[in-house]
Order: sequence, then C-alpha cells, then structure tokens
Amino acid sequence: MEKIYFITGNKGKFKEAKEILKHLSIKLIQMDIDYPEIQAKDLKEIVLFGIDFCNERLKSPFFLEDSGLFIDKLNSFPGPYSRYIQETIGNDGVLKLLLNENNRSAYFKSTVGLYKNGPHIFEGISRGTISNEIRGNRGFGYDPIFIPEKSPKSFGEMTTIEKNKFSHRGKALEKLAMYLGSGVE
Ligand code: ITT
Repeated sequence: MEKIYFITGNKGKFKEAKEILKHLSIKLIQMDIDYPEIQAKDLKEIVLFGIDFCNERLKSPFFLEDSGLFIDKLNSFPGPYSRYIQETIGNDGVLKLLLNENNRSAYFKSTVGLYKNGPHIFEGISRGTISNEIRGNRGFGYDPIFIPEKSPKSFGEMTTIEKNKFSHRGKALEKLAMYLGSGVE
C-alpha cells in the first residue's frame, strides 16, 4: 500500500484527512516537521515554501496544509495570521472585536500542497458567519465560532464527518483524494 505523509502538528486536521482519504488504498501517516511558515499574504506562497523545505528532508510523497479565517468586517483579518491570533486573543478575543457588529460574514480557506513527482495545489473555501457566542466544543481552533452557510450548526457542534461536508479543508482534501485516486503519476 502506498504511504503518504501528512505533515502537520494538528491532530484535528489529521483526523479530518483520515476520514476523507479512507476510501483510497493509501496509508496516511502523520508527521510533525516544524517547517517555517513564512510571512506572506497568500496561503499558496506559504505552502509552496513549506513543500520545498520538507522535500529536502523527506523522500516519500507528502502533503501539508495551511488554512486561515478571513473576516470581512476586519478587512480579511486574521487571514495568514490566524494561528497567532488563535494563540493570543483566541475565540473570545475575536468575538469582542465583532461585539455589536451586524456584518459577521467570514470565510475559511484551506490550501493543500501535495508533493508527488512535483508540487500540486488544491484549495477549498467555506463561507459563513461568526457566531455571537461560543457554540459547541468539538473540533479545534475557531470551530466554536464559525457557522458555515446552509447550516444551523457551528463547526464546533459538528462531528468530523459533518464538518468535512461543509468545510474548506473537506473541499480541498476531496480534490486531493480525486487526484490521488485517479492514478495520475
Ligand atoms: P499545522 O501544523 O498543520 O500548520 P496549525 O494548527 O498551525 O497546524 P494552520 O497554521 O493551518 O494550522 O492554522 C491557522 C490557525 O487557524 C490555527 O490556529 C488553526 O487552529 C485555525 N484553523 C485552521 N483550520 C481550522 C478549522 O478547520 N477550524 C477551526 N480553526 C481552524
């Protein structure tokens, strides 16, 4: 069975990927290589840099993923700074920034970078709104404050299977799965 490494330190992301790729005859292995996340506005640039870094250290096919939350009212903040903002002000801090704000629209974007005979990029977007309060305790990161379009539930109130149907990462990983399943070398 073909082995593919998912380079991430985030167990939640790995769980989501495992669920989506389970239909393929691939052995998915989590590996945490602390690749530098360069300061760039575009997730794709960050991912391509990460691919180069990991490719020098790993000889098997692998993929990595970078994602961000983009809030309209805040001019797309935190975007590429999502990790730092999650670790500093957290979900409560983001809710405070939007206190009494009616325009709560936002989107998540996921950029997956596969290295298999060269780099390949797959992207997914999930549009929705920032909730008025913390909702649910499932998932990770911003999940308890993000309600995707066409859903009454926040990501924090969904199972992994449900979240994958609506999420940015679910969409990007479905494209990755199609590519890997198509037998392209
Ligand atoms: P890696 O090791 O894969 O880089 P990470 O947790 O650092 O894991 P990112 O840099 O891609 O991941 O994520 C930026 C931030 O956005 C981070 O704080 C995540 O928790 C958050 N985030 C990303 N995807 C999310 C999702 O599906 N739901 C909630 N929060 C998410």
